[in-house]
Amino acid sequence: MLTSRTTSVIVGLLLLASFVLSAYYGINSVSAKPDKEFYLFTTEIAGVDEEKLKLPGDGFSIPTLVVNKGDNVTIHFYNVDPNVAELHSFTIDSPYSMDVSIAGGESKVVSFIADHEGIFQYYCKYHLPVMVGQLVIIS
Ligand SMILES: [Cu+2]
Repeated sequence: MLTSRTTSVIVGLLLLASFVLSAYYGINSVSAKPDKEFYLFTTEIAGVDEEKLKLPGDGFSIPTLVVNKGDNVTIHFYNVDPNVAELHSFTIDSPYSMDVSIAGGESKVVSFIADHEGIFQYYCKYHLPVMVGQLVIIS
C-alpha cells in the first residue's frame, strides 16, 4: 500500500519527467535551423592617423559573421560614434542587396534569410576600403 509520502514522491517524479520531456521536445520542435542574432558595432582602429595614411580608421566590431544556409539572421547594427554627422552603413551587394545607413548614436535592425551559400563582403560605403567584413554562409 502506498503511503501519502510515497505517492507525493511518485507524483513529483512524474511532474519532473514530464517537465524534462516537454523541455526536450520543445527545444527540438522549435526549428531545425535556429535563428542567428548578432550585435554589430562600429569601431575606430586605435593608432590610425587618417591624414597621414590617407585611409579611414573605421571598422566593424565583428569581422566575420558565420551562419548556416537557411538561418534567419538578425543583426543589431550600432553606430557608436558620438558625432551625429558621422554616417556608417551596413551594405552587402547582390544577392543579398542590403544598404542601411545610420547616423552617429543610432542603431537599426537588419534581418534576412541566409538563402544563398557563399562568402559575401559587407562594408560601410563611407569608409572603404578599410571598413569591411565577411558574411560566411555554410550549408
Ligand atoms: Cu563607416
